[in-house]
Amino acid sequence: MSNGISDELALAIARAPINAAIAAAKLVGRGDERAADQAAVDAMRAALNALAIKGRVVIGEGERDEAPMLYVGESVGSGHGPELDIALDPLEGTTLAAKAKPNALSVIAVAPKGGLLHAPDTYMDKIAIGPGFPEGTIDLDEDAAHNVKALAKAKGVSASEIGVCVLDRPRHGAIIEALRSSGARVYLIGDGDIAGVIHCAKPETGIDMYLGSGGAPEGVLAAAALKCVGGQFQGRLVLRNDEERIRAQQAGIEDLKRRYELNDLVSGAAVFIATGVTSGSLLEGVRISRGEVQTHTMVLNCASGASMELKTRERVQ
Ligand code: VTB
Repeated sequence: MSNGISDELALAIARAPINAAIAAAKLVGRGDERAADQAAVDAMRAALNALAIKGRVVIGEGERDEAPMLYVGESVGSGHGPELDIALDPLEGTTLAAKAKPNALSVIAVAPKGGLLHAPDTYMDKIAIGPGFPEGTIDLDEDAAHNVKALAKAKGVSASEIGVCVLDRPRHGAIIEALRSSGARVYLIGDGDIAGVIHCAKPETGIDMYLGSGGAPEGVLAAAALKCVGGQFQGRLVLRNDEERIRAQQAGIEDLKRRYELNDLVSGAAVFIATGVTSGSLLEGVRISRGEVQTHTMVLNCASGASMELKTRERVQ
């Protein structure tokens, strides 16, 4: 198992985000973020517990005393089988789901024990690009214009042909302005920066780079996806006060200012799986009609190099 996870096991694990997506989909557009999230959590836990694995949640939802969330440290699976670390986000983009907006996903990353950074629930500054560029093309410590220029040069295009995805937040005002002044197109998203990062590996989206701060747990999940399909990712925790610094230390982080490279965030041969909840630029959403449910999932396996796409059709339970 130290060499990675088999494609067969990866496909079995896909049941977890698929079932979570179906559960959440029943609550799409109802304006109730918590209910959709809880439904996804419950379905994901039940599916994980049906697997022959010795799983441990290293990135999850909520704290132990906030049960019934899938908390960090929770054991999942039958308790027999490969020892796996699990990062999950049963409903990535609760607001997107509640408002029936695109790109709400159910997401999980799994690696042999020790293969995923235990990121605290804080923000992370992130920069990402897709595959095919020389190592070091981007640099988290350089400004936005420098990175656009460097990527344009590596891609052999002008800055005006570079698309950058940014979370639409007031805190990103200066970055957005700098990107536009550099000539780049800025793709603003309301939520969901795991999808934002994966866009960089999908040329058809027009997005070449992801920039800005979002959740640190989401950073590890996105890095797992990029590790499988190729691409570059750098991140640094944003710790705004003592409470957040303590949270990071409790997660086992020693160097609070460390710049993480992709392989620091995901050191193991990870599997990344995402199922669409609402339709978007990456995946089709769950469709429920006339007693039948259809789902769309991406399954990426770093160990085998497989990039699988799964479409399921089954009776609504
Ligand atoms: C981030 C981002 C997520 O929520 O955590 C964001 O990583 C929350 O950011 O993908 P704000 O606190 O600025 O609202 C998501 O967009 C969705 O969970």
